[in-house]
Amino acid sequence: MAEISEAKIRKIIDSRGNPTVEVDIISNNITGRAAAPSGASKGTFEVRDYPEGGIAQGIIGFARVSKMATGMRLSDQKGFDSMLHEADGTDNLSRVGGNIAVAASLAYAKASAKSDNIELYQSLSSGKTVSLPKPMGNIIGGGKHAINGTTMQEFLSIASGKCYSDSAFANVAVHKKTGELIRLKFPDLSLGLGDEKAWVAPLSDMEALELLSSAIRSASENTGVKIGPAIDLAASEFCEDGSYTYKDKRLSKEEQIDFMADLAERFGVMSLEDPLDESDFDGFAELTKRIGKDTMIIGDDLFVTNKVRLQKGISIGAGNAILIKPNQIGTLSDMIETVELAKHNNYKTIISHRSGETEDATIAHLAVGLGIEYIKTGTIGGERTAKHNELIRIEEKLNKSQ
Ligand code: 2PG
Ligand code: MG
Repeated sequence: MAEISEAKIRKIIDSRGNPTVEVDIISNNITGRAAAPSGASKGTFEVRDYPEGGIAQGIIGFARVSKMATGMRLSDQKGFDSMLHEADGTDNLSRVGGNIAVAASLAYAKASAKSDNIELYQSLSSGKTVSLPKPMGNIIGGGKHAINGTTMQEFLSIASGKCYSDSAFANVAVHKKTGELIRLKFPDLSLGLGDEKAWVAPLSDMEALELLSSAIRSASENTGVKIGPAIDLAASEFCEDGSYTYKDKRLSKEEQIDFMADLAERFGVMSLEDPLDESDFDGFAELTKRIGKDTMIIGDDLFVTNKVRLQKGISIGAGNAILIKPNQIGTLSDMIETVELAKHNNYKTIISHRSGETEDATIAHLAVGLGIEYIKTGTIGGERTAKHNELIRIEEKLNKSQ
């Protein structure tokens, strides 16, 4: 069995131009490499990304992890992830840093797969039949991801094509059509893209949803692919003292729930992510009871990929779907436990990028290997297409082996 000869960390640049970390797990001539993404609309209950002193301190502190990792055998993910927790010694990874832990944990998984001469998705699926997720593409954005965009953070399209490639290109068609419609609406304005390469324009949330719906209709007709709208509100970002502040109105919790139910029905919204505050389990339960039969109610900041918070949600019927972000919880093993708990309780699973990303495409493999139903990873932009293009390659490989 191969052993780790070295664990290295380096500072690299992310898609926002901020520093992030990349870890190499080396075993003789094999290197597993993974980088950490970073969020802008982070959930309060996520593990802490870096220790006190920030990324620089985290990189210095990595020496301890590296020492403990050296000599460990590959292909024992649980053992490696336990070592990370042991090296940290806190319950929110605040000494090692969740972003450093996740890069190390995923780099280890990749090194293990490489040493077994298989792809990461194969090593995670352990021989089970695998399938490709459906892509959720970000089309119009605002919130913390843009300057003067919509109040709601993301207006997305979910394409259900015959294959992954068709779906990914159908979302691209929605993105392109949306750009055309925005240009027509604002012929004299300079327009641009936000952190996740979604369009940013001076639109109200309703205008954005209407525009998205027209773009979806047109793209669906042109591509022949079934496409539907979705929203990530990231509502904690505009919820204060229990009320929700939009550009043109302020809603109480009950009014917010009515508003969500109305949008879902009128526009056939396929999923609503974080429609309520990150601590409002009861509100999530109420909304799920009302529209959960037809609409995915996704907990992102609500669950933060944490199995204890997910279990709490399951016990009262809060949400019916969970966003999975490896760096919210810090290790692959912890993330897998949450995915399994979700699946066991019929919660839909959606793996997700962060708004700050790198070219790292590991989440594409996690989606396929763990049977995750959806992937939210933008529509265009190199750090986003890195994941789509990896899924297109995996799809090709799977087709060949059939
Ligand atoms: C979200 C994510 C990704 P961030 O809220 O779902 O789209 O945003 O990475 O900024 O938390
Ligand atoms: Mg979200």
